[in-house]
Amino acid sequence: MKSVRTQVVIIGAGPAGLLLGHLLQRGGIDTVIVETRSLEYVQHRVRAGVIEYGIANFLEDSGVGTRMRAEGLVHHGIEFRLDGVSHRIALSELYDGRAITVYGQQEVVKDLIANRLASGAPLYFEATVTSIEGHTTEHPSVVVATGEGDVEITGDYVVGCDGSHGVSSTSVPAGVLRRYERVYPFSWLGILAEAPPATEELIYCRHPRGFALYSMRSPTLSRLYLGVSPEETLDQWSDERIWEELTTRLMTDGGASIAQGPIVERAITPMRSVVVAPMRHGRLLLAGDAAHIVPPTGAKGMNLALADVRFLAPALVAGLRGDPRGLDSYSDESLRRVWRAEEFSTYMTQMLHPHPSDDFENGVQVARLRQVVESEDTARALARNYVNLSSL
Ligand code: RFL
Ligand code: PHB
Repeated sequence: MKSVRTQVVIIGAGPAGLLLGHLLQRGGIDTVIVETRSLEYVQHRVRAGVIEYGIANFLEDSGVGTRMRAEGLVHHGIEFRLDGVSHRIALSELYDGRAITVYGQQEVVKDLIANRLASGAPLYFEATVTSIEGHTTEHPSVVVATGEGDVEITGDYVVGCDGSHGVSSTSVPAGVLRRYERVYPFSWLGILAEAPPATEELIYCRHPRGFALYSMRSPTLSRLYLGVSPEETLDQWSDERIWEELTTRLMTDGGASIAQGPIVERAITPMRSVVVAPMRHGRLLLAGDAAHIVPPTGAKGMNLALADVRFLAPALVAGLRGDPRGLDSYSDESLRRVWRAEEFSTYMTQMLHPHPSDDFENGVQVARLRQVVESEDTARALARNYVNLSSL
């Protein structure tokens, strides 16, 4: 088997793996990134859209935020829509002028890949890590299946940035990691449509028929979501049914409706929360969705993934120079942030998704949402978490 040596092996070319590769390269560390999917697939996978204030600044300060600053949409508020009535939460007024940036995850990924390819540092697509060995030795290694046979890559550290279906957390012997999990009784049906956004700001809507979210990617592309039951499949949702349901849920008393257009992407995603702890076993470290998943209602998943590697990169640089303190505290410090994001994402989810059968829960949800739109203190707490949780 062919073998390769590097300092840090990075599994996965999502936002976490790619940003980590960039930060380590700036720190003078050699890395190899391996990604199971093709370049084309990774660059077009439609997912997150909201970048927090501190994370956007960090991307810019790291030299990979130029296009985000030029093309990203800066939003100073969001709307909550309850029973046909809209309530604006003035994020920036409530939180020292700070704002979020709406910029697609696949654009972040494209920017990071362009940067990596221009640097000449190794990044292999259609290369799948099939096993990880030697976690607790000085030189852990991975076996990568490629079109030209298996390759063994040995490093001083291996970082699992391989998302929620990756191999890194499952490579750890049973009993070492604990997995905390919650499954919610709904999924999100998400679409991308060639339609101009009907409003300037995101709308989170709680309607008796279910949750809806109006978001966007550009002045010509809308991104919309519907809360649906976990049993539902895409073949039950014709274009007509999707638009009808979105229109019904998002309608205001004043009759405001939404612009429609060709649907260019659609998917149903189950909602769940997962935390894997600790986020380290010997010289294997976990980052991003490989270690934690949040329901998307709080818009935290990509931000948390980027925040993990923001702190992991300097810890690895120091570790490779003989100072292990950052690596020793990486898991505990990350998990504090992760649990905070889980709390906020659960709060947002349970405020906005009507329960199918539990009307006591529904009464509590409406009371919670009314408190956000009626109490400035509650709205301010929400604004801080929504705009900047991953850097707090
Ligand atoms: P990723 O992006 O899943 O990347 C992991 C990569 O690892 C590869 N891989 C492997 N490579 C080699 N060998 C193996 N054995 C491998 N196994 C897997 C995979 O192919 C993949 O390329 O993880 P990362 O980098 O941790 O990034 C996490 C984010 O992708 C995720 O948290 C967000 O998309 C979540 N999310 C949102 N986050 C936000 O911050 N703001 C949002 O507005 C937001 N909206 C969303 C979301 C996620 C959604 N879905 C579809 C889950 C909206 C939705 C609908
Ligand atoms: C998105 O634009 O895709 C988006 C926005 C807010 C969320 C989740 C997803 O909470």
